[in-house]
Amino acid sequence: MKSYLGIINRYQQYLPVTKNTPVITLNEVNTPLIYAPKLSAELGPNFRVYLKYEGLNPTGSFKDRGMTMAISKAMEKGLKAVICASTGNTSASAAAYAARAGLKCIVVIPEGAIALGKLAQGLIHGAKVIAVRGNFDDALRVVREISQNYKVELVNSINPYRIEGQKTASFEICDFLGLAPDFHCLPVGNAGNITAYWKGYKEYYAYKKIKSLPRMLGFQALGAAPIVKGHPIKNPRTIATAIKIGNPASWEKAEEARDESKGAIKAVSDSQIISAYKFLAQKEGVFVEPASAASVAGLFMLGKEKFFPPIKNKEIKIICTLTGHGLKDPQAALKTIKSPPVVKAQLEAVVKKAGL
Ligand code: AN7
Repeated sequence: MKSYLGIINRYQQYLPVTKNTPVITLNEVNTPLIYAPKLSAELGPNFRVYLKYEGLNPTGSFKDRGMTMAISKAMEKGLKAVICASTGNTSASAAAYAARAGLKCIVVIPEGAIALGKLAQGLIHGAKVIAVRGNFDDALRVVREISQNYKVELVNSINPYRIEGQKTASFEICDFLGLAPDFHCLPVGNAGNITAYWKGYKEYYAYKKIKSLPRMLGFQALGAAPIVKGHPIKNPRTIATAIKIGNPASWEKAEEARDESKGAIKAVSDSQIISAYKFLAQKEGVFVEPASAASVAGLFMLGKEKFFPPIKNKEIKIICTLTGHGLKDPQAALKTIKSPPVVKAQLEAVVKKAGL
């Protein structure tokens, strides 16, 4: 059997790497595209929805796709340190890949605003984690300044190699389906991922690997929806901490993806996010973090709004990217669901509570 060695190895011909690029990999990605029967049924008989479950990456989020590229290129340049601001997943990924490469990693996070699992990851991988009194946008401003003044590589998605790595998600989807989907839903935070997916689809189209392009549907949290509102949000708020971002770095690129693909970027409320979060866990058996559920919350919303035109005898193929694993943020799950009851260690007591 040919072994799977990560995306740089698999998609080398589409990536800016050479024989001299030292490939730093954790055999990331090749994540499953899971058919979602219940979700499809909710939308209607000719819908076929697939979940691109990016939580099944080495560090539990889609960030590993971009990080294998960004860290490999930092090594190629001979740099010794990397830095990022993060709502949690970028820092977890940067810390892991930097550890593997033997690079110093500095992570700047908004104080008290990142999920427990992500904080633990950054720390255990040995990154220098520094919390700032401010939000993600403040943290990003600081690391940008530092990277301009010190010999340290910025590995946020402003780094073009991050986008290059992340575009491979589109390749995987098209390779799996044998064609391009009709619509692609994903959460939007700093807007790197929607930029990357659109770039990937366009490149596969140019290489004649697919005959059509999907319409891109991005979803921001209502309290952190600068692109939807048309202006930066000073104090973004949402339960989906991963996308609590008020001034996305790839704002214009996200608008380009929306406009070129004839798609949309819309906002979903925290309660819509939580209800999609529970639906995925309880009806599809897929546990994601709240931000990831924004893609499905948005799909439900558009379904109800009759956004999708009914096309006779044609299956409408929709992808929802589920960006991060549910275990990243166990506190969000516990806040959503009642704690378990405690009874006597006795058959009758347990049977009664279990409702058997
Ligand atoms: C689970 O880790 O910005 O629109 O610093 O962790 O490409 O930013 C995370 C973003 C969606 C949004 N879902 O993606 C960070 C960070 C999850 C995320 C997004 C993030 P972008």
